[in-house]
Amino acid sequence: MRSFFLSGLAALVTATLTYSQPKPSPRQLAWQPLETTAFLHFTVNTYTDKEWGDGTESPSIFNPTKLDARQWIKSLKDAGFKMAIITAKHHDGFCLWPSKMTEHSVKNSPWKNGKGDVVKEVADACREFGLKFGVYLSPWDRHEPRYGTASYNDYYKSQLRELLTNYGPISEVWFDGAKGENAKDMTYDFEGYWALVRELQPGAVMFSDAGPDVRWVGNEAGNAGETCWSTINTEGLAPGKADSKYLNRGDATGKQWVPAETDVSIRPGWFYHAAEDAKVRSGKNLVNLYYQSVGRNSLLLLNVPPNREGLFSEPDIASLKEFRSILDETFKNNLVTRQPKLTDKQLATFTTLSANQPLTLDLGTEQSFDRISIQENIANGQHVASGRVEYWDGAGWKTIQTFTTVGYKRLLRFPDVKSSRIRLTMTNANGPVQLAELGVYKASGREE
Ligand code: FUL
Repeated sequence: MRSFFLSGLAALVTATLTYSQPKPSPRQLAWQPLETTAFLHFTVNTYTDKEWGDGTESPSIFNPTKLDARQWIKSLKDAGFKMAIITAKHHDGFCLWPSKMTEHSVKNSPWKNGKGDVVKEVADACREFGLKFGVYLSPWDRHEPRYGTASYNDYYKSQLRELLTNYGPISEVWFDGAKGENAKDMTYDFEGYWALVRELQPGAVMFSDAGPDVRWVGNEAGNAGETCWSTINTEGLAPGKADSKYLNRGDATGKQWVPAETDVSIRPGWFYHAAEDAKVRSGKNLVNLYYQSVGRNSLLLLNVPPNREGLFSEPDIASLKEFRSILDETFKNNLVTRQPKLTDKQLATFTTLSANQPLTLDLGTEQSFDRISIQENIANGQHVASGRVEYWDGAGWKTIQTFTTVGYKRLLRFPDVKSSRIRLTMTNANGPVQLAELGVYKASGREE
């Protein structure tokens, strides 16, 4: 009777613990494994050589004579990217689609005699190559005269409605919090914007500095926190109003599930500038970004800006190719064998570990390795707060590395180790850990 009561009590405590911990929504759960996604920054700035247009640019300067969105999306597809997000409207207010709400758009440009629609070409190419599609619609608008008045919110929502109804499924909507120092005061109706996205595209995740679905990683350098919780407390946070250090690391005691997205450009600027053709990040450099974002429980949102002709430039394409070929080489051969649940690439099949309950893996024979990949079944939340990996040196266990959070994925890099056994211990966790995947690898010699 007593033990029945106690085990009932324990079950209740566990249930309460499990229930109170934040978990991803189905849309967040579908988003996280995309891992590598792309940003496409393209507008009048491409022609003025600026990063922020001031809204006075004439639509007549927008003329991408060789525009080929299929070339962009195919390059991304070949490099393993799973989604592309286009700047439908940046801060300058110029619209890459023929919006009914303004004359400041492609319809008054020479490109395709004003009959073109960049958003449509990208959406179609994404569909053709099997990538998800997302839109960026800058709230800050330096062209639209209504900006600064309440009626701008109606303007913005009407544009959002156009984008969300005319281009098929949208997987992400990007709400940029940026606003210049000298910008007019404007009270954005974010609640209204978000409600519209939920109504028209319920499967889309929404990005802003602090969610609702996806948060900013807090920098544009491609660096998620070494400790990176997918949870934060969103109270008091708003687009353009959030502590970047807090966003970078997340919050172990956060009540909302709002995972971090790492947006970073392949070039120094977000838009194409010919002067930066020699400053494109190398494939190796992009691989490092992958470790610092995806490998720290975030998502990589890599910007690849089309040039003035409307094409990806050769150096960018070459780096994207090198990036994927290095990653493929590194992660080709998992040295963990005889652990089907941990190597089937399914988060839903897992091994449950408590804190300080070591998992020892026999690699069969002595192996040489320098990378480890660990994944939690995040459908059940994020639980690991710290852990350790060790190897057997013939006489005892030696620490390879300690780490903090895991979440969707934690990648460890360390100098080459030779051993036939490794041991993984979660030294601190906020509940039972559902260890979903474990990989031990020897890195490609082409990594940094
Ligand atoms: C920032 C913007 O001001 C940049 O131009 C760029 O779009 C970047 C992704 O977000 O806030």
